[in-house]
Amino acid sequence: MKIGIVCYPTFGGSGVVATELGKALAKAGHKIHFITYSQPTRLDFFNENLFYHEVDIRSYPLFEYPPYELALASKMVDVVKYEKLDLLHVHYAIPHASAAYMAKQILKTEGINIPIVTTLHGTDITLVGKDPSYAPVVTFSINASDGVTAVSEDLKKDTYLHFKILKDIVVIPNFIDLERFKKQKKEHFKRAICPNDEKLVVHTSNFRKVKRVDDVVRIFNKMRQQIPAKLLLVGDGPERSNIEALCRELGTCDDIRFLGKLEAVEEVLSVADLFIMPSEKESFGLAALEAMACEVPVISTNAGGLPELNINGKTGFLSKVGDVDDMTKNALYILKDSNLPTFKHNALERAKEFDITNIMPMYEDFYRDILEAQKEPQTI
Ligand code: GMT
Repeated sequence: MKIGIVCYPTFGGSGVVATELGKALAKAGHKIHFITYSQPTRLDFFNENLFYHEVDIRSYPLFEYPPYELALASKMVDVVKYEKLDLLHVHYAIPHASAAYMAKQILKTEGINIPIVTTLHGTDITLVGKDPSYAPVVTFSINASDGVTAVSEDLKKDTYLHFKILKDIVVIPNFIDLERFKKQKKEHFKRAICPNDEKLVVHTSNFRKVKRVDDVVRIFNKMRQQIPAKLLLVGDGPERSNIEALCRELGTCDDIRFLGKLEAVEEVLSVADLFIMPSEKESFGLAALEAMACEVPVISTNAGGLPELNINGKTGFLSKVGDVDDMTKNALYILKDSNLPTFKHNALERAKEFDITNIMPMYEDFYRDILEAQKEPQTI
């Protein structure tokens, strides 16, 4: 198949999922055309089946806000037409699904039918999408898509709850490349960070409010009053300076390191003992899956789709949002020498269920179903 993939090219989960899916589809022999405003972060290798088309966003003094959606729709029209794509797969509803709708209508006037698949990732529904300033367009463009997928049952439920959706939403969970995300031998790194054999706790996120990184610091602060531990914070974002201030206030700075937007996060995860994800909302929790694939148990909230990934008492624990005491208690339980190996083993076993080699064919089947449904009904 010739598939166009539209996504955010940044470190965010939706961009990572879209890029990894495209890479896997290309390896399986499909021709994959990425259409984004800059090279996706994880599009970092050569494959004869991978193509990249940059969206040109021309500004003009009149535009206070450059019309990205129009530039994107125009680029989609161009790529579909000249590369003869079979299907467009857009990740994240805003504004990709509505730009795809516009491209579809333009192409229709030229006699070209391009089916649109929209994958909902979470914040496009639960945070931004349901805001009245976007909701009508999000509703319309989901309903106008030829196929819609969501990354968890919880997100599917939320989408039906917040919007008037007339379409079937198919759940295709996020996935992991176990070739890349696996425990690597990085003992020298562990010794450098934890010279006295401290337990190593890791959190990765985009440091937005919804991630509650302050809870990570509070949990860690309580933990280190009981056991020697170090915390690595991977990522960056709007809350970073508030978190630094909190570390200073709690006097934990010596035991916490901010690593910034690290690309090789699997190297850090390879030496971690525990991953903390105290998010207010999380449609899936890809960062937790990455940790689990590297044999790291997870302390998380029970928000959104997290219970579909993190199995309470097995791969980690689930707590109510903001229940720092419960998360601390659970963290200390997991980190006991008698418990840690079992949790690590279970985390990896669970991650294997989300192996990309199991999930990618679900998308292939879905594309085929959509293409099949486009064909004119047979007349007898
Ligand atoms: O979590 C974010 O703020 C980024 C966001 C995105 O769209 O890039 O992540 C969402 O999509 C990920 C990939 O499907 C999911 O793993 C995350 O759980 C989801 N984030 C939220 O629902 C808050």
